[in-house]
Amino acid sequence: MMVVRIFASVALAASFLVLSACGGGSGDNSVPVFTPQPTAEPSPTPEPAATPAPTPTPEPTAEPTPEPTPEITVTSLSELADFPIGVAVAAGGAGNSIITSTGRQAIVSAHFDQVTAENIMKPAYMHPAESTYSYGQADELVNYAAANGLAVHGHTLVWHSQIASWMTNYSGTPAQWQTMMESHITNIVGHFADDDVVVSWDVVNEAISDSNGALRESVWYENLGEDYLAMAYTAARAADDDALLFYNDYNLSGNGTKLTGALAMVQNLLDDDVPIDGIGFQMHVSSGWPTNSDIRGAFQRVVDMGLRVKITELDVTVNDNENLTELTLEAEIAQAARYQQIVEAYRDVVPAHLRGGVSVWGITDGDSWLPNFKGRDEWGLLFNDNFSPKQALQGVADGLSSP
Ligand code: 9MR
Repeated sequence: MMVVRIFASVALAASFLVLSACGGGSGDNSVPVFTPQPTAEPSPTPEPAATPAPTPTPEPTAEPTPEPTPEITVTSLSELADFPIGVAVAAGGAGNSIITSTGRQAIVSAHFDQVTAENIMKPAYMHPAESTYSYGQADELVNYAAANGLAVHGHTLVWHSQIASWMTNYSGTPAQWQTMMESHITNIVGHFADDDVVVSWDVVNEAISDSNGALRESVWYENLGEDYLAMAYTAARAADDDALLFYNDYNLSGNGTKLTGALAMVQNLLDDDVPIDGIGFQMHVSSGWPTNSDIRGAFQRVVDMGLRVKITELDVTVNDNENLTELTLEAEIAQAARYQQIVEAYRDVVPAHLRGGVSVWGITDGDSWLPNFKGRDEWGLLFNDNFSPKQALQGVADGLSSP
Protein backbone atom coordinates (compact mmCIF):
# COMPACT_ATOMS: atom_id res chain seq x y z
CA MET A 1 0.00 0.00 0.00
CA MET A 2 2.81 2.37 1.05
CA VAL A 3 4.94 1.23 -1.90
CA VAL A 4 2.11 1.98 -4.33
CA ARG A 5 1.67 5.41 -2.79
CA ILE A 6 5.35 6.28 -2.99
CA PHE A 7 5.51 5.05 -6.58
CA ALA A 8 2.47 7.07 -7.55
CA SER A 9 3.92 10.19 -5.90
CA VAL A 10 7.29 9.79 -7.56
CA ALA A 11 5.74 9.06 -10.97
CA LEU A 12 3.48 12.13 -10.76
CA ALA A 13 6.33 14.27 -9.54
CA ALA A 14 8.60 12.97 -12.30
CA SER A 15 6.07 13.77 -14.99
CA PHE A 16 5.64 17.24 -13.50
CA LEU A 17 9.38 17.83 -13.52
CA VAL A 18 9.67 16.66 -17.11
CA LEU A 19 6.84 18.97 -18.10
CA SER A 20 8.44 21.91 -16.31
CA ALA A 21 11.81 21.15 -17.87
CA CYS A 22 10.30 21.11 -21.33
CA GLY A 23 8.13 24.13 -21.29
CA GLY A 24 8.14 25.84 -17.95
CA GLY A 25 9.82 28.86 -16.68
CA SER A 26 10.93 32.22 -17.67
CA GLY A 27 14.53 31.08 -17.30
CA ASP A 28 17.54 31.92 -19.28
CA ASN A 29 17.24 29.15 -21.89
CA SER A 30 15.88 30.71 -25.03
CA VAL A 31 13.52 28.17 -26.57
CA PRO A 32 13.32 28.54 -30.35
CA VAL A 33 9.87 29.75 -31.33
CA PHE A 34 8.17 27.60 -33.97
CA THR A 35 6.80 29.77 -36.77
CA PRO A 36 4.60 27.97 -39.30
CA GLN A 37 6.05 28.25 -42.82
CA PRO A 38 3.71 29.67 -45.48
CA THR A 39 2.48 26.85 -47.68
CA ALA A 40 1.97 27.11 -51.43
CA GLU A 41 -1.52 28.15 -52.44
CA PRO A 42 -3.44 25.04 -53.57
CA SER A 43 -4.78 25.26 -57.11
CA PRO A 44 -8.45 25.93 -56.98
CA THR A 45 -10.52 22.79 -57.44
CA PRO A 46 -14.20 22.97 -58.21
CA GLU A 47 -16.30 22.63 -55.06
CA PRO A 48 -18.42 19.47 -55.04
CA ALA A 49 -22.12 20.16 -54.89
CA ALA A 50 -23.27 20.28 -51.29
CA THR A 51 -25.21 17.23 -50.07
CA PRO A 52 -27.29 17.46 -46.90
CA ALA A 53 -25.23 16.22 -43.94
CA PRO A 54 -26.75 13.38 -41.90
CA THR A 55 -27.85 14.46 -38.42
CA PRO A 56 -25.06 13.31 -36.06
CA THR A 57 -26.00 11.03 -33.18
CA PRO A 58 -24.65 12.58 -29.98
CA GLU A 59 -21.77 10.53 -28.52
CA PRO A 60 -22.15 9.71 -24.83
CA THR A 61 -19.60 11.98 -23.13
CA ALA A 62 -17.02 10.23 -20.97
CA GLU A 63 -16.88 11.51 -17.37
CA PRO A 64 -13.42 13.02 -16.74
CA THR A 65 -11.60 10.90 -14.15
CA PRO A 66 -10.59 13.15 -11.23
CA GLU A 67 -6.99 12.75 -10.15
CA PRO A 68 -7.07 10.83 -6.86
CA THR A 69 -5.66 12.73 -3.88
CA PRO A 70 -3.20 10.43 -2.13
CA GLU A 71 -4.20 9.64 1.42
CA ILE A 72 -2.22 11.22 4.25
CA THR A 73 -1.78 8.59 6.91
CA VAL A 74 1.07 9.87 9.10
CA THR A 75 0.26 10.51 12.75
CA SER A 76 3.71 11.40 14.11
CA LEU A 77 6.95 12.27 12.32
CA SER A 78 9.14 12.12 15.40
CA GLU A 79 8.03 8.56 16.18
CA LEU A 80 9.38 7.51 12.79
CA ALA A 81 12.84 9.00 13.33
CA ASP A 82 15.88 8.02 15.36
CA PHE A 83 17.17 11.61 15.26
CA PRO A 84 15.65 14.97 16.26
CA ILE A 85 12.74 16.22 14.16
CA GLY A 86 12.40 19.94 14.67
CA VAL A 87 10.41 22.96 13.60
CA ALA A 88 10.90 26.71 13.78
CA VAL A 89 8.28 28.44 15.88
CA ALA A 90 7.15 31.97 16.55
CA ALA A 91 7.09 32.79 20.25
CA GLY A 92 6.47 35.74 22.53
CA GLY A 93 3.41 37.81 21.71
CA ALA A 94 3.23 37.02 17.98
CA GLY A 95 -0.22 36.08 16.66
CA ASN A 96 1.11 32.68 15.62
CA SER A 97 3.10 32.17 18.82
CA ILE A 98 3.53 28.60 19.99
CA ILE A 99 2.80 29.87 23.49
CA THR A 100 -0.81 30.75 22.63
CA SER A 101 -1.79 29.04 19.37
CA THR A 102 -3.51 25.78 20.31
CA GLY A 103 -3.61 24.65 16.67
CA ARG A 104 0.17 24.92 16.42
CA GLN A 105 0.67 23.36 19.84
CA ALA A 106 -1.25 20.27 18.69
CA ILE A 107 0.90 19.94 15.57
CA VAL A 108 4.16 20.37 17.45
CA SER A 109 3.25 17.85 20.12
CA ALA A 110 2.15 15.28 17.53
CA HIS A 111 5.06 15.54 15.11
CA PHE A 112 8.15 17.22 16.55
CA ASP A 113 10.59 16.74 19.41
CA GLN A 114 12.71 19.85 18.92
CA VAL A 115 11.97 23.54 18.27
CA THR A 116 14.05 26.47 17.04
CA ALA A 117 12.94 30.03 17.80
CA GLU A 118 12.41 31.54 14.36
CA ASN A 119 13.40 34.98 15.68
CA ILE A 120 13.30 35.57 19.41
CA MET A 121 16.65 33.96 20.28
CA LYS A 122 18.59 36.10 17.83
CA PRO A 123 21.04 38.71 19.13
CA ALA A 124 18.77 41.71 18.54
CA TYR A 125 16.11 40.16 20.77
CA MET A 126 18.23 38.77 23.59
CA HIS A 127 20.93 41.47 23.67
CA PRO A 128 19.21 44.74 22.73
CA ALA A 129 21.69 47.07 24.46
CA GLU A 130 25.27 46.56 25.48
CA SER A 131 24.50 46.06 29.14
CA THR A 132 20.98 44.67 28.69
CA TYR A 133 20.11 41.03 28.16
CA SER A 134 16.44 40.34 27.60
CA TYR A 135 15.53 36.72 28.24
CA GLY A 136 11.80 36.95 28.92
CA GLN A 137 10.50 35.57 25.62
CA ALA A 138 13.28 33.03 25.28
CA ASP A 139 12.75 31.73 28.81
CA GLU A 140 9.04 31.43 28.12
CA LEU A 141 9.78 29.34 25.03
CA VAL A 142 12.37 27.19 26.79
CA ASN A 143 9.95 26.61 29.69
CA TYR A 144 7.22 25.69 27.22
CA ALA A 145 9.60 23.26 25.52
CA ALA A 146 10.65 21.70 28.83
CA ALA A 147 7.04 21.26 29.92
CA ASN A 148 6.20 19.57 26.62
CA GLY A 149 9.20 17.28 26.24
CA LEU A 150 10.81 19.31 23.45
CA ALA A 151 14.48 20.16 23.04
CA VAL A 152 15.53 23.60 21.78
CA HIS A 153 18.11 24.32 19.10
CA GLY A 154 19.58 27.77 19.82
CA HIS A 155 19.59 30.16 16.85
CA THR A 156 21.84 32.16 16.67
CA LEU A 157 24.80 33.90 18.39
CA VAL A 158 27.11 35.53 15.84
CA TRP A 159 25.51 36.80 12.65
CA HIS A 160 25.70 39.90 10.46
CA SER A 161 21.90 40.26 10.48
CA GLN A 162 19.32 40.75 13.25
CA ILE A 163 21.89 42.21 15.61
CA ALA A 164 21.05 45.35 17.56
CA SER A 165 22.32 48.65 16.23
CA TRP A 166 24.58 49.13 19.25
CA MET A 167 26.46 46.03 18.14
CA THR A 168 26.68 46.98 14.47
CA ASN A 169 27.91 50.44 15.43
CA TYR A 170 30.19 49.32 18.25
CA SER A 171 33.39 51.26 18.29
CA GLY A 172 36.45 49.77 19.93
CA THR A 173 39.86 48.24 19.52
CA PRO A 174 40.12 44.62 18.36
CA ALA A 175 40.63 43.61 21.99
CA GLN A 176 37.42 45.41 22.97
CA TRP A 177 35.54 43.79 20.09
CA GLN A 178 36.77 40.41 21.26
CA THR A 179 35.64 41.08 24.82
CA MET A 180 32.29 42.34 23.57
CA MET A 181 31.66 39.26 21.40
CA GLU A 182 32.87 36.79 24.00
CA SER A 183 30.71 38.39 26.73
CA HIS A 184 27.71 38.20 24.41
CA ILE A 185 28.25 34.49 23.84
CA THR A 186 29.20 33.66 27.41
CA ASN A 187 26.18 35.41 28.83
CA ILE A 188 23.64 33.91 26.42
CA VAL A 189 24.97 30.36 26.25
CA GLY A 190 25.60 30.42 29.99
CA HIS A 191 22.02 31.52 30.64
CA PHE A 192 20.66 28.30 29.10
CA ALA A 193 23.52 25.96 29.94
CA ASP A 194 22.08 24.24 32.99
CA ASP A 195 18.62 23.50 31.71
CA ASP A 196 19.39 20.53 29.41
CA VAL A 197 16.67 21.88 27.11
CA VAL A 198 18.84 23.99 24.81
CA VAL A 199 20.87 21.13 23.39
CA SER A 200 22.69 22.85 20.51
CA TRP A 201 23.56 26.24 19.01
CA ASP A 202 24.14 27.78 15.63
CA VAL A 203 27.17 29.60 16.99
CA VAL A 204 28.15 31.37 13.77
CA ASN A 205 25.56 31.91 11.05
CA GLU A 206 26.21 32.68 7.38
CA ALA A 207 29.89 33.61 7.55
CA ILE A 208 30.65 32.65 3.94
CA SER A 209 29.99 34.83 0.92
CA ASP A 210 27.83 33.40 -1.88
CA SER A 211 29.96 34.59 -4.73
CA ASN A 212 33.42 33.22 -4.01
CA GLY A 213 33.31 31.05 -0.89
CA ALA A 214 35.51 33.53 1.01
CA LEU A 215 34.67 34.92 4.43
CA ARG A 216 31.82 37.42 4.34
CA GLU A 217 32.89 40.94 5.29
CA SER A 218 30.61 41.17 8.31
CA VAL A 219 31.18 43.50 11.24
CA TRP A 220 32.82 40.55 13.01
CA TYR A 221 35.26 39.93 10.21
CA GLU A 222 35.99 43.62 9.70
CA ASN A 223 36.82 44.14 13.36
CA LEU A 224 38.40 40.84 14.37
CA GLY A 225 39.55 39.23 11.14
CA GLU A 226 39.06 35.50 10.71
CA ASP A 227 40.03 34.89 14.34
CA TYR A 228 36.48 35.77 15.37
CA LEU A 229 35.41 32.24 14.39
CA ALA A 230 37.78 30.46 16.76
CA MET A 231 36.96 32.95 19.52
CA ALA A 232 33.22 32.39 19.11
CA TYR A 233 33.30 28.59 19.25
CA THR A 234 35.79 28.56 22.09
CA ALA A 235 33.61 30.92 24.13
CA ALA A 236 30.48 28.87 23.42
CA ARG A 237 32.11 25.62 24.51
CA ALA A 238 33.47 27.24 27.65
CA ALA A 239 29.95 28.41 28.54
CA ASP A 240 28.30 25.01 27.93
CA ASP A 241 30.39 21.92 27.49
CA ASP A 242 27.35 19.76 26.61
CA ALA A 243 25.69 21.71 23.82
CA LEU A 244 26.47 20.73 20.24
CA LEU A 245 28.02 23.62 18.33
CA PHE A 246 27.14 24.08 14.64
CA TYR A 247 28.25 26.28 11.79
CA ASN A 248 25.03 27.17 9.91
CA ASP A 249 24.61 28.50 6.37
CA TYR A 250 22.34 28.52 3.30
CA ASN A 251 23.02 27.29 -0.24
CA LEU A 252 25.58 24.78 1.01
CA SER A 253 24.01 21.93 -0.96
CA GLY A 254 23.57 23.88 -4.20
CA ASN A 255 26.67 26.02 -4.47
CA GLY A 256 29.89 24.01 -4.67
CA THR A 257 32.10 27.08 -4.28
CA LYS A 258 30.32 28.13 -1.13
CA LEU A 259 30.40 24.62 0.34
CA THR A 260 34.11 24.29 -0.44
CA GLY A 261 34.79 27.64 1.24
CA ALA A 262 32.71 26.74 4.31
CA LEU A 263 34.32 23.34 4.74
CA ALA A 264 37.84 24.73 4.29
CA MET A 265 37.05 27.33 6.96
CA VAL A 266 35.73 24.66 9.34
CA GLN A 267 38.63 22.30 8.63
CA ASN A 268 41.12 25.07 9.53
CA LEU A 269 39.30 25.54 12.81
CA LEU A 270 39.29 21.80 13.54
CA ASP A 271 43.01 21.67 12.77
CA ASP A 272 43.46 24.27 15.51
CA ASP A 273 41.34 22.20 17.92
CA VAL A 274 38.48 24.68 17.86
CA PRO A 275 35.32 22.93 19.08
CA ILE A 276 32.82 22.51 16.22
CA ASP A 277 30.48 19.54 16.18
CA GLY A 278 28.70 19.89 12.87
CA ILE A 279 27.43 21.76 9.88
CA GLY A 280 23.90 23.15 9.68
CA PHE A 281 22.48 22.98 6.18
CA GLN A 282 19.66 25.53 6.14
CA MET A 283 18.23 24.00 2.95
CA HIS A 284 15.87 26.65 1.63
CA VAL A 285 15.41 24.69 -1.58
CA SER A 286 12.85 24.21 -4.35
CA SER A 287 11.12 21.22 -5.88
CA GLY A 288 13.83 21.10 -8.56
CA TRP A 289 16.94 22.71 -7.07
CA PRO A 290 19.56 21.62 -6.07
CA THR A 291 19.90 18.23 -7.71
CA ASN A 292 19.57 15.15 -5.57
CA SER A 293 23.16 14.21 -6.35
CA ASP A 294 24.44 17.65 -5.27
CA ILE A 295 22.58 17.28 -1.98
CA ARG A 296 23.96 13.81 -1.37
CA GLY A 297 27.46 14.88 -2.36
CA ALA A 298 27.34 17.84 0.03
CA PHE A 299 26.21 15.67 2.97
CA GLN A 300 28.94 13.17 2.11
CA ARG A 301 31.68 15.78 2.26
CA VAL A 302 30.67 16.72 5.81
CA VAL A 303 30.38 13.07 6.85
CA ASP A 304 33.89 12.49 5.45
CA MET A 305 35.16 15.16 7.84
CA GLY A 306 33.60 13.25 10.74
CA LEU A 307 31.16 16.09 11.49
CA ARG A 308 27.46 15.98 12.24
CA VAL A 309 24.99 17.05 9.58
CA LYS A 310 21.91 18.95 10.72
CA ILE A 311 19.24 20.16 8.31
CA THR A 312 18.29 23.31 10.18
CA GLU A 313 15.74 25.33 8.17
CA LEU A 314 14.15 23.11 5.54
CA ASP A 315 11.47 24.46 3.23
CA VAL A 316 10.64 23.69 -0.41
CA THR A 317 9.34 26.34 -2.81
CA VAL A 318 6.99 25.25 -5.59
CA ASN A 319 6.25 28.51 -7.41
CA ASP A 320 9.61 29.58 -8.80
CA ASN A 321 8.50 29.62 -12.43
CA GLU A 322 4.88 28.62 -12.33
CA ASN A 323 2.85 31.74 -11.50
CA LEU A 324 0.49 29.65 -9.40
CA THR A 325 -2.21 31.52 -7.52
CA GLU A 326 -3.18 28.43 -5.58
CA LEU A 327 -1.36 25.27 -4.66
CA THR A 328 -2.27 22.66 -7.26
CA LEU A 329 -2.30 18.97 -6.44
CA GLU A 330 0.44 18.45 -9.02
CA ALA A 331 2.74 20.99 -7.33
CA GLU A 332 1.89 19.62 -3.91
CA ILE A 333 2.81 16.10 -4.97
CA ALA A 334 6.06 17.26 -6.55
CA GLN A 335 6.86 19.04 -3.30
CA ALA A 336 6.06 15.93 -1.26
CA ALA A 337 8.36 13.85 -3.45
CA ARG A 338 11.09 16.43 -2.90
CA TYR A 339 10.71 16.32 0.89
CA GLN A 340 10.83 12.54 0.72
CA GLN A 341 13.94 12.60 -1.45
CA ILE A 342 15.81 14.95 0.91
CA VAL A 343 14.98 12.91 4.01
CA GLU A 344 16.00 9.71 2.21
CA ALA A 345 19.28 11.32 1.12
CA TYR A 346 19.89 12.34 4.72
CA ARG A 347 19.25 8.83 6.05
CA ASP A 348 21.24 7.15 3.29
CA VAL A 349 24.33 9.32 3.43
CA VAL A 350 24.61 10.41 7.06
CA PRO A 351 25.35 7.56 9.48
CA ALA A 352 23.21 7.47 12.62
CA HIS A 353 25.90 8.81 14.96
CA LEU A 354 26.35 11.95 12.80
CA ARG A 355 22.66 12.81 12.40
CA GLY A 356 22.04 16.13 14.13
CA GLY A 357 18.42 16.07 12.98
CA VAL A 358 16.05 17.59 10.46
CA SER A 359 14.10 20.79 11.17
CA VAL A 360 11.56 22.55 8.97
CA TRP A 361 11.41 26.36 8.97
CA GLY A 362 7.90 26.99 10.25
CA ILE A 363 4.60 25.21 10.88
CA THR A 364 1.96 26.43 8.40
CA ASP A 365 2.47 27.90 4.95
CA GLY A 366 1.12 31.18 6.29
CA ASP A 367 3.82 31.25 8.98
CA SER A 368 6.61 31.00 6.44
CA TRP A 369 9.05 33.79 5.56
CA LEU A 370 8.93 32.69 1.93
CA PRO A 371 6.00 34.67 0.40
CA ASN A 372 7.33 37.88 1.88
CA PHE A 373 10.90 37.25 0.81
CA LYS A 374 10.08 35.96 -2.66
CA GLY A 375 7.33 38.52 -3.30
CA ARG A 376 4.90 35.88 -4.57
CA ASP A 377 2.60 33.14 -3.36
CA GLU A 378 4.46 30.20 -1.89
CA TRP A 379 3.50 27.10 0.05
CA GLY A 380 6.82 25.83 1.36
CA LEU A 381 5.93 23.90 4.51
CA LEU A 382 4.11 20.81 5.79
CA PHE A 383 0.74 22.24 6.93
CA ASN A 384 -1.99 24.39 5.43
CA ASP A 385 -3.13 27.56 7.14
CA ASN A 386 -6.11 25.71 8.63
CA PHE A 387 -3.62 23.28 10.25
CA SER A 388 -4.57 20.40 7.94
CA PRO A 389 -1.61 18.30 6.79
CA LYS A 390 -0.23 18.62 3.26
CA GLN A 391 1.14 15.90 1.04
CA ALA A 392 4.56 17.25 2.08
CA LEU A 393 3.99 15.88 5.60
CA GLN A 394 3.43 12.44 4.14
CA GLY A 395 6.53 12.95 1.97
CA VAL A 396 8.67 13.49 5.06
CA ALA A 397 7.05 10.48 6.74
CA ASP A 398 7.70 8.30 3.69
CA GLY A 399 11.31 9.50 3.66
CA LEU A 400 11.63 8.51 7.31
CA SER A 401 10.07 5.09 6.83
CA SER A 402 11.49 3.89 3.53
CA PRO A 403 13.81 0.88 3.93
O1 9MR B 1 12.26 33.36 9.16
C1 9MR B 1 12.93 34.49 9.65
C2 9MR B 1 12.12 35.74 9.35
O2 9MR B 1 10.94 35.74 10.11
C3 9MR B 1 12.95 36.98 9.65
O3 9MR B 1 12.24 38.12 9.22
C4 9MR B 1 14.28 36.89 8.93
C5 9MR B 1 15.15 38.08 9.23
O4 9MR B 1 16.41 37.94 8.65
O5 9MR B 1 14.97 35.72 9.36
C6 9MR B 1 14.29 34.56 8.99
O6 9MR B 1 15.03 33.43 9.32
C7 9MR B 1 16.30 33.29 8.69
C8 9MR B 1 17.20 32.58 9.64
O7 9MR B 1 17.26 33.25 10.86
C9 9MR B 1 18.59 32.40 9.06
N1 9MR B 1 18.53 31.75 7.79
C10 9MR B 1 17.62 32.32 6.80
C11 9MR B 1 16.22 32.44 7.41
C12 9MR B 1 15.24 32.97 6.38
O8 9MR B 1 15.60 34.28 6.04
